[in-house]
Amino acid sequence: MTASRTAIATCPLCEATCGLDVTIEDDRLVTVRGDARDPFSRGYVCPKAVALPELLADPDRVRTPRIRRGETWSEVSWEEAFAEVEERLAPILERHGRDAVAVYLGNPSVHNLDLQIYPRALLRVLGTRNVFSASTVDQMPKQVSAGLMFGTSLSIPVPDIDRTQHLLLLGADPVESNGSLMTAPNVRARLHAIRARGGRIVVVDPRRSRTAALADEHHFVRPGTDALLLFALVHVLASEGRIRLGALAPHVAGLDAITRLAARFPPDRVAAACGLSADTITRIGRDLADAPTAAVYGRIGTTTQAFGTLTSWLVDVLNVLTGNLDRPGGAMFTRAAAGATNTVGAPGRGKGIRLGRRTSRVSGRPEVLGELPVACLAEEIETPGDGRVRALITVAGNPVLSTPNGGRLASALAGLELLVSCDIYRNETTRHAHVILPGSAPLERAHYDLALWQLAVRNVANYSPPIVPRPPGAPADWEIMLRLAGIALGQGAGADLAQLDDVVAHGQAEAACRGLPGRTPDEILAALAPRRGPERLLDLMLRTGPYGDRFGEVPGGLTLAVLEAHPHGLDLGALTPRIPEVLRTPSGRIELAPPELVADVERLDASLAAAPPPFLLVGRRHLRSNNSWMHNVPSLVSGRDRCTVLVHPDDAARLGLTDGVRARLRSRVGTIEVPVEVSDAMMPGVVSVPHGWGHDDPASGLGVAARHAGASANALTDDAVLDPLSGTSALSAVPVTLEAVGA
Ligand SMILES: Nc1nc2c(c(=O)[nH]1)N[C@H]1C(S)=C(S)[C@@H](COP(=O)(O)OP(=O)(O)OC[C@H]3O[C@@H](n4cnc5c(=O)[nH]c(N)nc54)[C@H](O)[C@@H]3O)O[C@H]1N2
Ligand SMILES: Nc1nc2c(c(=O)[nH]1)N[C@H]1C(S)=C(S)[C@@H](COP(=O)(O)OP(=O)(O)OC[C@H]3O[C@@H](n4cnc5c(=O)[nH]c(N)nc54)[C@H](O)[C@@H]3O)O[C@H]1N2
Ligand code: SF4
Ligand SMILES: [Mo]
Repeated sequence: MTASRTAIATCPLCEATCGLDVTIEDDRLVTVRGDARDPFSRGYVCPKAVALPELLADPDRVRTPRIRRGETWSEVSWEEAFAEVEERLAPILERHGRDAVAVYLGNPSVHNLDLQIYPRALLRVLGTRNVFSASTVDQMPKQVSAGLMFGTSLSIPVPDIDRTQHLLLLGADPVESNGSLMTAPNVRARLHAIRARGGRIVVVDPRRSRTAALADEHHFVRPGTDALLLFALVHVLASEGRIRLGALAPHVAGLDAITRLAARFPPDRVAAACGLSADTITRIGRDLADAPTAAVYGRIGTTTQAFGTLTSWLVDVLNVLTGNLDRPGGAMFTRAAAGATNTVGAPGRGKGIRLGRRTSRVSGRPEVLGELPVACLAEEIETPGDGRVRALITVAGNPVLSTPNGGRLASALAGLELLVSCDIYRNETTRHAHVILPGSAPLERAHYDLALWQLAVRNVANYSPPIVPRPPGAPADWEIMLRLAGIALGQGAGADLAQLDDVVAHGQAEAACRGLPGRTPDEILAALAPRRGPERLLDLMLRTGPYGDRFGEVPGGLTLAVLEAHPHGLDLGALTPRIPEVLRTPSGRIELAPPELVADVERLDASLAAAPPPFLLVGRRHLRSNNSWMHNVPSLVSGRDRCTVLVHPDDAARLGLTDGVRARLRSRVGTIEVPVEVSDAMMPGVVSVPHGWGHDDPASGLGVAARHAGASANALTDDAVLDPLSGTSALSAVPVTLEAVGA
């Protein structure tokens, strides 16, 4: 007889955090629907969540640890796997020191409660400077600009999408991506609602995306020129007397400096470079200023470019100058229930962020928020000398397909003395591993979105326990991290995990006590018993957070037990103004003109003199794909080939390209061949290839993906081109040439 049950969970696949209503038979996930009672997502789900049963049942998924000797893989027990890691890692640490071991944290670690907390413990004991993550191929520029302007790296204003009357959106396609740095399930419906209430959506993108197609206006922009465009918009506001700080006025520093800088970028000076007329730029600026409420929002197209930090900064400068920062309908700060550094410490003032505390060994790139640019990883492995990276631990990441010049990185990985990969697939990266430690799969672990609910368009909190069991004997992800920490500490693979976990918890309790006068860590830990692992720490964060019970001080306040009693999640209300309390800058002000950013404006100005290359490459996303890793799920890759190059009809005609013909794209670093899709959705001179494809490595264990291999856009992206302030790769606006294969 089959035992059937239902459960409520949160989707861990993208940033929308949709509620799931699932059925399970004999511990097997069989169906996934939207949770109609989730107050945030209200029943919405996308095809990726519906495909979770297929993903969990995927015969290619790695469920037991693997060890590779030469080209031979064997399945081993967890004990053997950790023993292997110890045997190989300990001598490297001993002989070559801490920096010889690098760590790369990938995107799914952000959607994983264990991996939001415990890698920190591993990094602390490892003490390596060679920390890398997907952040430097993603949102790091926004974290830097937010940190400099508002004082913490996750104090990122989110568009108040449900109340705004005017949304100016650059370099984002939330209809496909479901939004990013803007946690908002069913963005599409929320966008339609803006128009339904008489509001306006303006999209700036070198491609007429699906988001652009539902907007009131779409403007092509030449990739990589958004900062020029945004400066020109500031110019319009300043020169036409349209700056309105409103209630922000007493809290703003640097207004003169920013208007002086903008004076250098009148619309007619930047128009040709941006590909918008000066009149259009002026009108966009006036419409923004005249709107009753407005929010400016920029995403991946604005961050993964050579001026990513300047662009991210200017987005919020415009929100401030139009008086829309921190007011309903504008761009607002979430007040997260747990984990937000802008809810701890003294309100209104802080230490701010520090950058460039050290530099990378080979090319001297500055550290940013505790990590180094991932574009430097290959050279750190390849280049002999003191501090050379000889071992790498990847955690839920596939940098071979996700980071620039992926081919070079693949060769570098092949030369490592040790690669340990915590991953659920043997793919283009983990095929180089000596040991694969298959962490939990989605829904096999407890879930709470520590990071993403700091960026939500409403204040929400939602906890779900594991829905399906892990394979027998498999440790949780947090236990895997502590095992590795134990090995790095020299305590070996058999270290006492409970004790290590107590050390972590004690440290957190100590920090929490700074905000709980008169309480001791031991007292706090006693109150958290018998919880352990991430649940203990989550409970601690919730209880000391802005809605928390403060261990009895606030009767009825939030605890993990309260969330457990509300499986569909808690809606803690619409966003409310937080200035000046949210600020953690040393001045206690919103810094409109941080010196680090001002200093980079010369480089932007100089870019106006550069001649544009023949073609610029940009990326795109598709609703049924998730970066590089859901391509082994048949229902998500069925249908038309999605790894194509989009080319404008005029460009196609000139080059003799027609639909379906294979084109060869060439950049400074590599060459790929993909089928052509002629499309007037492209700006002339710009071509688009999605990233995350290129599953043709015969040593990967991806049967389905190999039949839909495509080619990797990151074989073209250049590891030498970075936004200097954030160390983030310019994955957009990559100069390429294009020709028909056989031409
Ligand atoms: N050209 C170009 N490149 C890009 C981008 C772009 O727009 N254009 N986007 C960038 C962005 S925004 C990002 S975030 C990065 C992503 O970069 P990465 O994080 O390096 O890559 P992903 O494709 O997300 O790979 C996720 C990996 O985690 C594994 N995985 C999935 N779920 C789990 C899990 O539950 N547990 C464990 N242990 N492993 C799991 C998968 O098998 C896969 O190996 O790519 C970046 N690269
Ligand atoms: N279905 C699906 N959802 C996802 C993901 C996925 O892979 N698939 N990935 C998740 C991740 S990790 C992230 S970070 C988010 C990203 O979420 P989004 O930022 O919404 O990502 P994209 O859909 O790639 O949209 C980026 C847009 O920027 C445009 N663009 C490129 N270069 C420029 C430029 O220089 N200037 C301007 N103005 N526009 C430019 C592109 O044409 C594209 O339309 O999505 C998340 N959600
Ligand atoms: S939109 Fe994102 S969070 Fe929602 S169901 Fe789809 S993948 Fe999951
Ligand atoms: Mo991302």
